[in-house]
Amino acid sequence: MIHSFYHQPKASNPITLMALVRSLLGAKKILGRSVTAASTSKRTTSAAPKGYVVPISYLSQPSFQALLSKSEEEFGFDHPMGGLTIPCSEDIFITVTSRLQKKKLEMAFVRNLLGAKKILGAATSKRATSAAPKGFLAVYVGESQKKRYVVPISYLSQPSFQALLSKSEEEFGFDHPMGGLTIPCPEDIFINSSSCAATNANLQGSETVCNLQVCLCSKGLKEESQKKRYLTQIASLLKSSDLFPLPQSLKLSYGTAGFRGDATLLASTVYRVGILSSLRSLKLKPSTIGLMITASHNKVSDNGVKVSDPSGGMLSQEWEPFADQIANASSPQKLVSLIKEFVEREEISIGDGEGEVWLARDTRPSGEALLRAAEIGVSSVSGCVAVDLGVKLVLDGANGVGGEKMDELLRGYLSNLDIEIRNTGRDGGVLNESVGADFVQKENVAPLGFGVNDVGVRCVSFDGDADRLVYFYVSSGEKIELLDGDKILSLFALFVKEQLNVLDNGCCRLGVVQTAYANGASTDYLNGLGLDVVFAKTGVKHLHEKAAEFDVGIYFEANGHGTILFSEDYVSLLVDKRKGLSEGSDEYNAVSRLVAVSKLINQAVGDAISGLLLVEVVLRHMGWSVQKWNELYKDLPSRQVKVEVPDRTAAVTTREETEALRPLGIQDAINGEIRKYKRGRAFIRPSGTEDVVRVYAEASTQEDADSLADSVAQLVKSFLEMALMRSLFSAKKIFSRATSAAPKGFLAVYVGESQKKRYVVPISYLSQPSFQALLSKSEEEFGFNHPMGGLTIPCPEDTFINVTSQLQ
Ligand code: NG1
Ligand code: ZN
Repeated sequence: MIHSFYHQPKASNPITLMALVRSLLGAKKILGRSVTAASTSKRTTSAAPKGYVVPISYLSQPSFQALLSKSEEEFGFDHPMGGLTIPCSEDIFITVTSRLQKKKLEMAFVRNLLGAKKILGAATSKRATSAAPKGFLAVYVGESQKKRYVVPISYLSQPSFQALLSKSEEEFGFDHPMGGLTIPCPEDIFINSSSCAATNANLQGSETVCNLQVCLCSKGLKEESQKKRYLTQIASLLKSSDLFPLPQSLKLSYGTAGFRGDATLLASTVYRVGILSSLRSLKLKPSTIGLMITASHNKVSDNGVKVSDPSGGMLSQEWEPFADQIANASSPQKLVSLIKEFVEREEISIGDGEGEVWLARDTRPSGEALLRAAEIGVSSVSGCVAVDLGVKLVLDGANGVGGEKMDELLRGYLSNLDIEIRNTGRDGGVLNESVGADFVQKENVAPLGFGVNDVGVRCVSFDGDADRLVYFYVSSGEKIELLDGDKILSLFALFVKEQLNVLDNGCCRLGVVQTAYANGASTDYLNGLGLDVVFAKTGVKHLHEKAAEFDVGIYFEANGHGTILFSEDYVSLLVDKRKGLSEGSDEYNAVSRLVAVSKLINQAVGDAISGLLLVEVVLRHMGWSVQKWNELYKDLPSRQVKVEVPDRTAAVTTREETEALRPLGIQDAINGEIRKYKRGRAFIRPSGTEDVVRVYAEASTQEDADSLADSVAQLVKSFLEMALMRSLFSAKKIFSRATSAAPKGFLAVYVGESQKKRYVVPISYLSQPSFQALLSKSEEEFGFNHPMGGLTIPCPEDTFINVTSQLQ
């Protein structure tokens, strides 16, 4: 039997759900009743087992089954609490069930309608219609023994009746045993709901809890039912407000940026603003209200709370007096009576709809506790849920152009975003020096200006010219969790795929493009999504080209350089398609989201600002924190190192850049190293932007990845040195032959691209790196077979003169 009191909470956050379960349900009292009343109620146990009541539908969910199987393992069928006992930690239970809850909510409405239609079909078919008058529907009501009732078909469009149907469907599927529609709720609830319309029964004193709050019959019943909910609501408010007494002599007013003050005095204020936000959300339904906990530039021991309307702007000024009143209400009773009065005046109907409040905070240490207070405030209003968006975003601008530009945007038309910018370059930091996306990604450490004070905070690094971005958060001490280009790609791919699944006509060719530097775990994840994963050479121009072959092509380098490309044809197809869809339908929304993404993202080239905005939008859409996003997959440990070499062109790779062709023999040696490690993968590649050979290594542990990278780097060094030695050696060999023609201590060389000219240089040049580079080029082209009988350097003559003049 389902005990979904009031509305299904939308919480996806375990703590939110916990708060909801406790405050909304008036916890123990109702729970106590449900445990005895519910024939299949579930209980969890940790140290002190707690009673929970979950929908029966959970039983069909694999994650819940896993919990059950654990229960059965430990307790067999002999559940000590007289209910089902799940011996996992409460946190795990809440996490699992809150996920199910969210999934359920998304499906609920659709299912209700579908279910209603299908059942209606069945009920109006021969068996049922014969028994019910036209325009009416036969329903069988009751828990064990079912009684037949006839109700108007118009009931099918009533949300409360749909709730009954959904319960019916959950328990009976479409296989209604009585051949009609079966509603498995206790008969007296059904009758109570119906008869109270006629008798105007007073529900006030009644202890009957009709979870489904059926009010089908008349306005009178609806009012009664509302009244009852209202009273329960008040009880819940009184209870939760007891937790947050008003500090003595606190006098607050909702100023230019909400309430501000000493953080230690603000819990009751933030709790009350939570309530206000829920009421605002119900008033403007359907809408999402923002609640931000920050005191901006004020000192760290201060904090504050402000509310934003669905437009993103500040709370409507009309509500400010109410904010002031409740913030200063001296007792729970006073608070509740103010709320009562306001709710009546504003005609806010509690319990009828679902409200949602997004919570965020800055990095102030007091933020966490205040956020919990807000959460309790929000969820003590029936039907309202809080979504914790975590701490606001902190941007590392790499002391480059991105921080500056972002700052301008935030002051301008993105003023409702809460982003703190560090490393703007204004306070003397050096461009890309221990800051920025490349540093964070390659070194896997926090940039300057970020550290232990930022643990858990969502952070993002741009590179100096703001065409790359990577996210990260400080996990503990100096350690970070990096969300690189691969993870951004995965987030975008998942989001786009989700929209396409709604449209589900298979006509969109969606592809993702990566390079050899992509973490193997990301490629596995993308393959797992059923996506077409294509590899390109390093360098965005190569990725861009491949992505452009798809209707929607998403490309990212691991370093955070990338974007999403939409073909023009596909966007016009979407725009046309939308014209035929009804506004607000799932398809309409999916199409609108895709079109919006095509406009938001910079399709010309990777652009950190548009990338950041899209990541933020998708995270909000998913209701995810950066930590949750990070869980999409776990990176395989990897290591990148650069080896400085006199001439990086001595390393040559295949087109795909995963195999080295030169120096000769090096690939075999690398393969030998790779074989030593579990899940080992490594390759070398001359950088196109620095005088280095890059080494990439991946393995199942960080030690292995490090050690594989080191040994491959060693190979690069020795193979390139060997090449050099060989050229030196050959130089000496030639030298011996050429000495007859050159003075003692000098060397004859033949220089030039086609026509060769003879030069005589001091032998000491042979030890100079720049001269060695020339020699190595010589060896590459001519080997030991120097056609002129002396040392031949096939470079342009002026290069030769340039190099040697510097030596002199
Ligand atoms: P090189 O230096 O060729 O590896 C680097 C990046 C490329 C690309 C270019 C252009 C790595 C391993 N390489 O190229 O992906 O972004 O810079 O900025 O990150
Ligand atoms: Zn760049």
